[in-house]
Amino acid sequence: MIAPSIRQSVPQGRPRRGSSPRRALLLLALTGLISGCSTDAPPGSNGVSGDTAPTTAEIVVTAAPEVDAMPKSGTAPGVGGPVRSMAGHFEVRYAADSDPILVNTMHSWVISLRRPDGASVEDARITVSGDMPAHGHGMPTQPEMTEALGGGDYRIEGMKFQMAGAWEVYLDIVDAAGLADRVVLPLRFE
Ligand SMILES: [Cu+2]
Repeated sequence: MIAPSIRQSVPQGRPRRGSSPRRALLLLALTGLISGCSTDAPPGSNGVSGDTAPTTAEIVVTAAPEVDAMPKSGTAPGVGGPVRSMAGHFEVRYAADSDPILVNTMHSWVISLRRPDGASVEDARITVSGDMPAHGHGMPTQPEMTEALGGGDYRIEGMKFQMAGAWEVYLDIVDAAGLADRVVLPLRFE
């Protein structure tokens, strides 16, 4: 079984004295990612998403309430679908290994892949990513399809959603004949 790769993780333990510049840069980058996630975007960055563009004076006032508006806890349904792919070639259902799904908790999914006529789709490849469109950021992990279970079922490991709110999960599917299509699966944590 392949361990899902983690693009972003919280540094463990205390930073070592005399650590290399490379490590320091990495920690700095991670710190920036984490704070960027909880406060959306720092003043002056180009990561400000949606809403109104705050003036310098407004940023100080709105920063704290915005953190409250994005709670770190919440749940989403652990099963869902069927959802039709954008071009209509596939339908998927998902079942997480926990129901409900908890915010900020690593877990896995089983995706059931069907044709619109109900026939199971074997030997497909599924690439998974996710996004919070209102926040302009993605998942903290890079999920991976690790196993074809047969019967059109596929295991996806490394699923994690770091905050409550509205997410979209993207399932990019390519079947054995090379037919490609995307499923956009809405997932709301509240
Ligand atoms: Cu977010």
